[in-house]
Amino acid sequence: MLQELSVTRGIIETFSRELLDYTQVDVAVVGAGPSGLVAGYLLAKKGKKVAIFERKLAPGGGIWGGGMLFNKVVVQKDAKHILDEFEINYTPYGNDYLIADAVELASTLISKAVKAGVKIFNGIHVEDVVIKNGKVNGVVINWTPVEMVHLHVDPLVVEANFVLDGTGHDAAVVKLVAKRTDCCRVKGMGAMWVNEAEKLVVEKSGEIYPGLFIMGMSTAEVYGLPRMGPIFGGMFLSGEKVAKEILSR
Ligand code: 48H
Repeated sequence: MLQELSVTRGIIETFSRELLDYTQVDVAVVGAGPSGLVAGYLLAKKGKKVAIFERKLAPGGGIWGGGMLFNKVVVQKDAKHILDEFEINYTPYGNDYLIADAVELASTLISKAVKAGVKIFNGIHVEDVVIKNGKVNGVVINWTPVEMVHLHVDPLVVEANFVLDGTGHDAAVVKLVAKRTDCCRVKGMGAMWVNEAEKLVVEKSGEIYPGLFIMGMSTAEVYGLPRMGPIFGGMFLSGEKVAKEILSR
């Protein structure tokens, strides 16, 4: 016979065990948007212990709504290998573009990241960082609802060798480091210029402070790069670049 208590205990026991296990990770990714999911997937695939902390209930970041809620996403051909790696369908458009379905893209990135070994903690917000001896050593977390209603509740800590800021327009982790150190002034992204934006966002993604890497729109926000709108190749490629840099250490 099904028991209420078993349902409750099953949830509490399993989640608590996992959270405890993930209090120490190789890589803590903040934000489950396209850059965070690609980076997390590639790192987990190579055996790294990766946790992604996502403040919202649904991972996927800005993918779901495509452009102006037309739920299609454009990917330039340079990033075709990422769509192929994740087995995501697309329709070629002109010579340079591939069009993917936003819902398939978001759900598949999430699913493949999880199956590769990434642990996604949703509803958890990164509110601070650990800095020791001039290096970011972890993230300070709390439940999103605690932050939303401004409850006076102290956070907990996850220790990480590397922290990745994949928080998109928020550039949330970099802003925290900027507040605490002389590093990392956030300039705010520039006006739309797709070609430049897609090139520069990949070029500039990488380590910005010892232990802290930026990628995706966080990079554009930090360096004042132009924005690109609903084209996602640069998000994938910047996540890939950061994952490769970390793996090379
Ligand atoms: C936990 C947090 C916190 C926090 C935020 O915005 P995203 O999709 O991020 P990217 O950079 O991978 O992709 C950007 C893309 O979606 C986009 O907006 C583009 C291409 N815009 C172009 C343009 O011209 O505007 O996802 C970031 C995620 C979100 O899910 C947030 O909820 C989450 O990070 N997040 N999670 N703790 N402090 N802050």
